[in-house]
Amino acid sequence: GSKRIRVVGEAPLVQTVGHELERSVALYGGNIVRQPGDGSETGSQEPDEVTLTTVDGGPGRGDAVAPAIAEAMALATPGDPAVRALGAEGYVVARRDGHTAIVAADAPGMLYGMFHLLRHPGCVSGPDQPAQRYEPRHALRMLDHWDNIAVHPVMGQVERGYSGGSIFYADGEVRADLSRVERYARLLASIGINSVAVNNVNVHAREARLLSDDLHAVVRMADVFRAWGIRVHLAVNFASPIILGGLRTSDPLDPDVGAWWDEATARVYQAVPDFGGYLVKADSEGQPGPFAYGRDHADGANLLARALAPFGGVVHWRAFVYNHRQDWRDRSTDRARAAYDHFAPLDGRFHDNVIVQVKHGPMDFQVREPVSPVIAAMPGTRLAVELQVTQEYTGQQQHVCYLAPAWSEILRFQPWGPDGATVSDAADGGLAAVSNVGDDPFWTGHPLAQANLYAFGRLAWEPALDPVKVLDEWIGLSFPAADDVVRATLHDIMDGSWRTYEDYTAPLGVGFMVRPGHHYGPDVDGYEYTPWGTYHFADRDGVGVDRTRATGTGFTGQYPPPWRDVYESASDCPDELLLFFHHVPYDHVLHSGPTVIQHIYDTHFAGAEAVEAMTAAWETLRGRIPDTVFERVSERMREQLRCAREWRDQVCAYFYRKSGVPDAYGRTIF
Ligand code: GCW
Repeated sequence: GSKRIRVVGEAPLVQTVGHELERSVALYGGNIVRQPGDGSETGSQEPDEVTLTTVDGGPGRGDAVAPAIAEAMALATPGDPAVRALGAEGYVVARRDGHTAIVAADAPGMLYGMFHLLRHPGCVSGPDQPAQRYEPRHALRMLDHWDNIAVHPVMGQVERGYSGGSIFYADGEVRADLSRVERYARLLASIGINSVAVNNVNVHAREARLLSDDLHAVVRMADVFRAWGIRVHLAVNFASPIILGGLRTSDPLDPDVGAWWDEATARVYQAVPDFGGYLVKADSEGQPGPFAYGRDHADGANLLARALAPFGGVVHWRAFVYNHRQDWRDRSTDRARAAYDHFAPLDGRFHDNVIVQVKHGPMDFQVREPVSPVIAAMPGTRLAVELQVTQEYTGQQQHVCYLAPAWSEILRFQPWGPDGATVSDAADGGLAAVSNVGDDPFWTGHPLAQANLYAFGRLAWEPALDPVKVLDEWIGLSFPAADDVVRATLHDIMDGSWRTYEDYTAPLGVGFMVRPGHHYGPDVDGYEYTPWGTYHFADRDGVGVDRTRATGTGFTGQYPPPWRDVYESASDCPDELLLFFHHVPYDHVLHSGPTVIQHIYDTHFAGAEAVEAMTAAWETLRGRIPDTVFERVSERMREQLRCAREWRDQVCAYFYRKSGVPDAYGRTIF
């Protein structure tokens, strides 16, 4: 409804809040009063219905303070020293006598408070609400773009990007027109993202130059993001001193190398004073790193940390380091072990402004993996957990796969057992995720993949949120005209889509049965004999990877109790991870009842059927949601259905042939 809204303050982010509210008012009616710090104001003298202010900005009106404001102020500035003060991004919402107050500790909190209003219109029109504090659970909520400036001959412009080209770069340069980036920044701010890395972690020669002669481009991107409370970070090449500086080495202990990074970093901060920091993939999949000089990853990370420290910047140093030249016959090497083996011994050696960024699982963003043991192994190090919003291994934005239920499981997982902290607690360096956005008109290729981006932001802010409720929020915001039927149908299609995807693809945690290279579609043995360390070891007797201490790679020993013992035992191991930890015969009986081979048949038939049902459900929405969205989703669902059947047939046929065990229900196996 139309409201009279008072915005108090004049910081740049408060200007953003004012403009944003003016935009909503233009659409929905209402009236904005802007009140700068000098007490002057514009607009009429009618009573306000909503006030947005900061603790320092005060109530905003000279006369009597509305009770809602007084209540919110009191909660925002607890007199009791035992109560933690509200952080700069936090805000308090209170509603009393038809007046809503949002009081933030500082301007960023006012920005997030404003988006809270837009997300929950009820708090400006509903019943009174006692004052409540809202604060992000993670201080760093980051999206990593795997965007290249130059179009890569194999990967295209965005590595593992399924939404067209980059929103940042075109024709070998940063785009002249950044208006889409501006809209992206607004979108990210609305879900609480406050950091963005604007280039791929595989830093090729062209992109390395963002740090040197292309700094002016970083300045332009940072200007756009700053208006929305977002800091820009750069992925840098560890060999930059050689590539850009003409030095003969990038040895982290060489004084000239240190001096080079100091100077390069000082230049960055001169141009972008609020620059976030560096993101580094080193000694991984061909990227240069400290190993070339006999140094370790603490030496490498600390080199950059020293250069950034005077300016308050951080290094995100990725733990995704493994030998990608393996031999499947060598059963002593295990890619799952690699991150822990490299990083756990370095705990305590990283500088304070280093954040070791750990992929959520020990392998590589498969549809099902255990939580990475690194997360429990480095209590003396700031850790960020990395998720993948781009659907590299989960249907590449051709398939509906709402990932928030998976992330929620990961973030709530308790690596030290039921009385211990969660993964989210252990991630004291925040959460990072690989973005799924490109220059596609729907931003994410598949319109329903936008829900993943939305959910990542919301869970990074509050990991305890229920992913189904988060989806419900997204539905309401994305389809404002949705009635109960549309809402229920979207839930039917999306709520369980991650498990459906798991059902028709690689079973029981085994992973990687995808086509090599692009990773789309089934190929059970596609990676079986390659050097990448991604094996399932299926033979005529059984399938799965023996990662036990007793007879396998010993990976289970990287977990603290109780998980080291739960995973070690084939009878205690949760079904969904059985083949990740154990090589078992096809007639091994699962907790859920069937044998492994029968489970493979059952889930693959059920998964493909679920996609048939999903497609039919979508069809009932024709005419109920915008045509362009409807058509794009329909087209992708046809492909999902084709692909799910292909997965079902390839996986069932493969295991039928290997095992010789027929399907108990006699279904046709192609
Ligand atoms: O999942 C793999 C991808 C690579 C990616 C790598 C990484 C950016 O297949 O494309 O490289 O992970 O996370 O570094």
